[in-house]
Amino acid sequence: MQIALLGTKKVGKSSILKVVFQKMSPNETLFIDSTSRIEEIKVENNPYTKYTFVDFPGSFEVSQINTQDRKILSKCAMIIYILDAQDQPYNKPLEKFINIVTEVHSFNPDCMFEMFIHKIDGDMFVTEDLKLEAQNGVSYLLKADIQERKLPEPGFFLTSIYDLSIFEALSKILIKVSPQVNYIQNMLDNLMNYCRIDKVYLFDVINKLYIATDSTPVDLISYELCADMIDVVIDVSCIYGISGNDNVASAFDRKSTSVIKLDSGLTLYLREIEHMLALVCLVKEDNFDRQNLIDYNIDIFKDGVKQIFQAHEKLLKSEENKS
Ligand SMILES: Nc1nc2c(ncn2[C@@H]2O[C@H](COP(=O)(O)OP(=O)(O)O)[C@@H](O)[C@H]2O)c(=O)[nH]1
Ligand SMILES: [Mg+2]
Repeated sequence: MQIALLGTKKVGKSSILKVVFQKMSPNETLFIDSTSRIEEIKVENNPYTKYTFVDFPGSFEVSQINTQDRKILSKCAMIIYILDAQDQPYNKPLEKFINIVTEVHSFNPDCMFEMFIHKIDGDMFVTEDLKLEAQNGVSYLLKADIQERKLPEPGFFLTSIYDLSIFEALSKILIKVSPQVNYIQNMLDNLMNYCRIDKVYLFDVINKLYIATDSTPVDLISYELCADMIDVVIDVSCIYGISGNDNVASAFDRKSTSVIKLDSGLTLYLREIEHMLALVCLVKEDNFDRQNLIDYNIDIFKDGVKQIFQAHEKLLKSEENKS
């Protein structure tokens, strides 16, 4: 699956990809060179989440699109447009966005469009209200053009590489392009009801994006707790669990599991589900009294996920053979 990142210069496109997928620390992004030609980042942490992110240079203008750009954009399932929230006024970048959507929609009508209102960590956005005001402003400025040209409406996300908002936004949009997620979500809802779990995420252990969650709303606090737990488990395994020749990937295997009890009365519980995929859930301590029941249901969930992924693989293979 191919996803392109577009936007004007210096808005943070390359920084986002490097921080989320290449473990660069946010401060280091201050020193990255500007992107002069199209760069690809392949993400394949397990056989079921395969993405190619295409980082376009900020100088790309859709009015001067060449055959190579067109070929790439016609294969994209999604385009993420990055807008620098700290660089007002927004008229010019929004005009660029509308031109891109108009053009790409004409030759790739199935492509989805998402907008990251990025660098929302600035002094101008200290309160949640100010952040929402920025989002409403952008949505208002785009509305007339979108309606007039009958273009698909983009989803909006407030993001920054200095907190988990960029991970959360990417998790949400990748779920939109993953066909198997609806089934997994249903299974997570069942698991939650049977085991009286408060919130459950299925995490890609390497980049800490969740590939599915139950249908209750995601709040940053529960996401952060569960993502931190993965760090703790991997760190402890790396220090005490693997020998010198092993790589980091072997710090997480079929036997990986962990229980952390919090002062707030909540228990965090982690279990391996598939290669580099972890189920992390938040359960009230009182509801964690019968752990074997939870384990039993997680085992059933695990089997279900395996079947869904196998069916998906089969479908992909038969599509590949056809083309
Ligand atoms: N404050 C802030 N700065 C960011 C953020 N993301 C990227 N930057 C900075 O924006 C600048 C341009 O980033 P770069 O990734 O090269 O932008 P690109 O040209 O769109 O690829 C760098 O100095 C980054 O450190 C963010 O979330 N917040
Ligand atoms: Mg760049």
